[in-house]
Amino acid sequence: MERTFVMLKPDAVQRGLIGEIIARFERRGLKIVAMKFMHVSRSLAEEHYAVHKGRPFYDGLIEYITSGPVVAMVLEGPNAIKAARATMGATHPLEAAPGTIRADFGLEIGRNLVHGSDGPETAAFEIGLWFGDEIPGWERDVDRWILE
Ligand code: IDP
Ligand code: MG
Repeated sequence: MERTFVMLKPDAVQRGLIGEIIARFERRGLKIVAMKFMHVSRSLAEEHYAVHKGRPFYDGLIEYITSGPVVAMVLEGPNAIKAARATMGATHPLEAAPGTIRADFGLEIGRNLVHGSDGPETAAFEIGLWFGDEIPGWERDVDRWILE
């Protein structure tokens, strides 16, 4: 079983899309193992996006992520990282496949609604950064109808 970090960015919260977006991950079968509604400090945003420091869009990205509350969560499932990113769609909403979150709700790369870890190391780092290392799992009764 794999875990991934997902964040609904401030535009998703401001636009009233929290339920709509979480429902897509939930319906797919990804299991929520941690979730919180929170304001992102500048230092947390900078740690989270440290890999992008120096890029032309970096300052705008930090402004965006700290501009309002977000919903942070950890999702669990087989290949959760890939599944979550596929549900989100490509980084630029115009390149995202129809039916994905970014295609269905977005137009611009700088307002693309969601974040998802891009690999196992990133997921481990981001989960630790946002939630710490001790997130308990839980038994979900429908799992036998979702997982073979
Ligand atoms: P990802 O979110 O699909 O993993 P990354 O390349 O890691 O994409 O970029 C992180 C975030 O930075 C994007 O989701 C987007 O919000 C923002 N971003 C990336 N490239 C640009 C850009 O060219 N202009 C504005 N924002 C950008
Ligand atoms: Mg990324």
